[in-house]
Amino acid sequence: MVEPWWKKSVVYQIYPKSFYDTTGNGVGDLQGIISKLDYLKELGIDVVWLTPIYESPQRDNGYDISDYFKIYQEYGTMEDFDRLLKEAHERDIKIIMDIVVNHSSTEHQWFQDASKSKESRYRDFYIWKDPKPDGSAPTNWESKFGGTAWEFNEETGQYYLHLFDVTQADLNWENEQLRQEIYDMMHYWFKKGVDGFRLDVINLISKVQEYPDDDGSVPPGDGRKFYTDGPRVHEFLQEMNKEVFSKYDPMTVGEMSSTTIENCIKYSNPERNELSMTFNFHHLKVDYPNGDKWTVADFDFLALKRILTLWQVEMNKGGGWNALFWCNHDQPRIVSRYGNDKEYHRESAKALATTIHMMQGTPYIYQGEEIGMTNPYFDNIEDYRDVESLNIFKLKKEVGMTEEEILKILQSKSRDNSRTPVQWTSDKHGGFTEGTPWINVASNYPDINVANALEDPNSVFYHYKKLIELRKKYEVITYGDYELVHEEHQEIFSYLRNGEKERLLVISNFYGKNTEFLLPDHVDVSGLNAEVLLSNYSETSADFKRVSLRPYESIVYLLS
Ligand code: TEU
Repeated sequence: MVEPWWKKSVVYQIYPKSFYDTTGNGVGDLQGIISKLDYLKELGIDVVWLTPIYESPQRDNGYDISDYFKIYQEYGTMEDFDRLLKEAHERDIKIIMDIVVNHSSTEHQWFQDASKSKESRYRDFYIWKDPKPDGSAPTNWESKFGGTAWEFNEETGQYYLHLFDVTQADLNWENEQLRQEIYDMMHYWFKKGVDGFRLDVINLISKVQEYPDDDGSVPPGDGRKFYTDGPRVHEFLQEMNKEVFSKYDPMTVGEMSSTTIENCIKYSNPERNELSMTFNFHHLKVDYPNGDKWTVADFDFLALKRILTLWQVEMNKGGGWNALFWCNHDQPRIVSRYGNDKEYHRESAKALATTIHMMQGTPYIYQGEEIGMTNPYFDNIEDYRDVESLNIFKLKKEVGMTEEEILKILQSKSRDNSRTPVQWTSDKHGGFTEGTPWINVASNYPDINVANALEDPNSVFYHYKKLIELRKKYEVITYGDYELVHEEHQEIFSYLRNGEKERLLVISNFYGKNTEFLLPDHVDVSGLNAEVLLSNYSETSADFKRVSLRPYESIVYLLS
């Protein structure tokens, strides 16, 4: 059987708004992406994932689409997009689009029509429910951005559902005509030549049709159990695959909010004809005490190792396929979160990269991660732009938190942490724009920027480049089994990748003090020699059975 092309691909995620501005309006644009394709080629990536570039009021930076067939005018024109696609393909770089079909913007013409009359032909494209007898919302479900998930529509006397912002109305996937409209739109983009999709919160599209209240018997009690991995979600994805994906050779990756391994195996096992692979977020919630994102807390290192290992082993066993990632536009910068963005910035950025890239799955690099960009540590609410963060700021103030307390939390957990402009040079605004950036640049741009990285053979950039080269060279990285070593070690994350001809031993010290790795006796390495394939320090010992590790030291040994 021919292996799908994306099993050996490395994906680079671009958040266009913050990537590179060529017009001076302070917002990144498609021309800016075109101008940086050679940089991406130098890095060695194979696919670019563009977060939404469609027409949108930008309430959620494009995840609120008002026209699926138009380019957001501040990003450029459809001609710009066609040129981007052509220029990328000429460099053997594929492009996947981010598609948001769990909800649309309330400025979409479907919603504009539907919200005016119950007789609208688009009424049933959305989820409308009568108020409870006392006039309150139909259920006690909560929005993921805080507050209720229902908004009352005066004109028609019903509430509509919005699992995210009030301007993001959930689409009704029970409606066959709506589903056909979505499939037709997907064909439109495939026929233009795109190579696949990242599907936004796609595991939320099927809701329990009774729309019951959540009695809180299953935490968190916010209603998510009635729409997460819902009753018809696999049926809808199999229909989507049959109607659309099966006509092309795409890469499709589903963002799965609060999902399970069992469902991700179903979503991504090729025998089920649903998706290519899935994003899950369990490894990015080990700094959420009791599941609460909005608390500043150290990450639970042992839980991190257990969760990543579980997903590696179970998805491999079940024939599923993981998207491997630390960062995206919703997550804080990993070097500030699980690493050290001060005295061991470079070492820890490289150790984190090695740890995730040597696993089984398709790796994703989020813009700026490849140069070790950090959280910006904004200390004024005026610096924040994200609708989720601004909602939380309001809600936490209402319950009596001080601004300083909330800002401390936002400095650690806000999605804006990853949305500051890419730092290209040490020029003003990091060389991102000649104008005023839509969001401030992190103050460390004079040191952490692409120009410096490209000039320094020991930079984080060249470490990522080497990781990508290793993936192309060694089959064991794509196909080898995964085995955790020293599950209970408090500082070291170490694992084996066992292939038919080669084995890898990956050892990373996740902390800023010296420690020692001892290969356990049960690991049979008789007759094997070790070669250091990659390290984040010079003079790394080849004696892989006993290794003294310096702060954040990370080593990949080839055992053969
Ligand atoms: O994210 C969905 C999602 O699960 C996260 O936004 C998470 O719920 C949020 O950060 C609360 O902790 C996708 C997109 O990646 C995100 O940018 C959009 O805001 C969201 O869907 C709605 O489209």
